[in-house]
Parts: sequence; C-alpha cells; structure tokens
Amino acid sequence: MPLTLKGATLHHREGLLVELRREDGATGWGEASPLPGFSRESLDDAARRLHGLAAAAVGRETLEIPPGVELTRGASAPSADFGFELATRNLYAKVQGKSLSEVLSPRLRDRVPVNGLLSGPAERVLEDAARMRRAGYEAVKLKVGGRGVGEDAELVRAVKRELGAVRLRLDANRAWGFEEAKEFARLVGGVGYEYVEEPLSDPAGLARLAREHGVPVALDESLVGMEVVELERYRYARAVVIKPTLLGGISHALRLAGRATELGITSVVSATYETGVGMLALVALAASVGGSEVPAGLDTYRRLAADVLRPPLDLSTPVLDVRRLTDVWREVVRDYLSPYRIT
Ligand code: OSB
Ligand code: MG
Repeated sequence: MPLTLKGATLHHREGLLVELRREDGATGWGEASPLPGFSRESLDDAARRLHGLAAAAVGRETLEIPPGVELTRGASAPSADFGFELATRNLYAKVQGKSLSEVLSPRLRDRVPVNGLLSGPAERVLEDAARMRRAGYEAVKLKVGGRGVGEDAELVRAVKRELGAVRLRLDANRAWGFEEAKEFARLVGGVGYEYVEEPLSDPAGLARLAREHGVPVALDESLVGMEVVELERYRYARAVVIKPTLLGGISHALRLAGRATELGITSVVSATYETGVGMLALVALAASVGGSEVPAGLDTYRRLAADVLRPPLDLSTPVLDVRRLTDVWREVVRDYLSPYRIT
C-alpha cells in the first residue's frame, strides 16, 4: 500500500545495499536508504558518499575500522555514513565470529518492545489501536498535525479509550505554530500521553512550550545535524528519537543515546522504512541503548510489501526476542539477498 509521509506519497522504497569484502572473501553488508522528505541527500548523493568512503577504506586493515577507529561523520549523506558503518561492523562481527549485537554492546537486553505505528484515516487508526491493544503492544504512536487541532485532539481521546493502559505517543512532525500547539495540549489535557514529537514548525519555541506550559516534548527532526555536546541544551526534552539513517551512523547513535541517558532523557531507537539489512542493526541498537526497556520505533517494517532479505524478518510481534532474531540472522550473506522492486 502506498505510504503518505509529509503529504508526499511513496509507492516504492529505494535504497542502496553496501557489500564490504575483505581479501579472504569475508563480507559485511550495510544499507544506505535516504528517505525522501526526511533525508536531505538524494540516492545519488548517498552513492557518491559511499564511493568516497569505500575509496578511503581500500587497503585498510579490517579490524582497524570498528570499533577502534571512528568513521568521520560527514554532513553530505548521513544514510551513507550509516550504511558504510553498518557494513564495517558486520564485517568485523563476521571476522570475530560474533553477531552484530554482540559487537555493538556487551550488555544486551533480550527483549525489545515495538512501538506500534498508527496512521491514516481515523477509522483505520481506531481499528489498528484496538488490534494493537489486543495483540499486547506496550506503546503506540499516533501521527497528529494533519487534521486541525480540534479534530486531532478528539482522535487522541478516542484512540486512548481504545488503548486503555497501552502507552500513547504522539508525533506532529512540526505541524503547529506555538498557539496551536498550546491549544492542542490544552484539549488533550488529562489524556495521559507519553510525549509529542516535534510539535512546532519553529523549534526555537520548544523549550518554552515544555518548561512554561508543561508539554512533554520529544526531539526527532531537531536531532539531524546536532552534535552530541549540543544535547545538553535540550534537557527539557522527555525523549529523543534516534534514527541512524537520518543521523549518520551507529557510533553517533550510541554516543547520542549515552549522553541522553546522562541527561535523564529517554532514547527511542527508530527506523525510517529500512529493509531487513538495516532493521537488524536497529534491533541490536535498541537492545543496547539506555538503562531499561523502551519501545522502539520499528513498526515501519510492516509497511514494506516485500524485503530484499529472504525470508523476511518477523518483526510483527509486540515484543521482539533479540536472541532468537540474532541467532536466526547471525549474519547477512549474499544468498539471502535478492533485488526486489516494491511497487
Ligand atoms: O516522523 O517519526 C517520524 C519514520 C520515518 C520518517 C519519520 C518518522 C518515522 C517514524 C518511525 O515514525 C517509527 C516510529 O517512530 O515509531
Ligand atoms: Mg517523528
């Protein structure tokens, strides 16, 4: 089914798979899939950046790359930085005889709850909310900002009634002016939602919205291009939505999440419609960051009609069993991959 993001309709998902091969034939795979409307780089920009990174890696000692030497995070194509770093880490894991999760973190949680994603017309949203409650989802996220604050607030109330004790997150994708956001917050007062991602078209007002009006806000778009040291200025944030494809890699995501934990901010590892190759990294990352289990934004996978990874991953349960997933998918190899056009 077509996917509507920021008013644009996507009929298929394009991306690049990265294969890094060592002299002895050992390989590591990665994925660089800029998301139209959210990534600033095009697929061509990502390809160019990958060629640059590959040229710099030729002749280098594999084991020198991760986790020893940090890749430079460039501004030109964060999706390529992620894809290349993932390939190096997968290759490193392969050479060490370990799984990707094992090389990412010595302390992995074995459960990753999935944040169910609600979007589309109100009727579908309510049906999906009821289905997710019955299935046992711990948290769901509803897209707001597209209906006018009165209608959005009404839908939020109706969704929360369907959800009962299931946690509700909201995401406005920068839809509102300050007064609209205040009005929305007033209308949903008492509903008990966890946070609203990026309520303001002008993020300069986020601190005031949070501090003076008590609105629980989460950062998503604001994190793009942000350095880890800058996060301190956002102490008011309830959560940060960490999307390695948009932020530029695994090391950066790990450092950002580490700093967030120090500042008392929750890290929510999230996907941007990656294939199974990227999703395996996001699952491992979600199992590695933060001090406790936090539902991760991995429900995007459900929206892909097919995957390059065959068989596809099973990410359709409310809680992922990380050990089972990483045992089945200890490594991605060429035999499991088939180019596929999703139309
Ligand atoms: O706005 O959070 C977003 C996916 C791609 C681009 C933007 C967004 C998303 C998601 C990811 O919503 C899923 C999630 O956060 O649960
Ligand atoms: Mg968001």
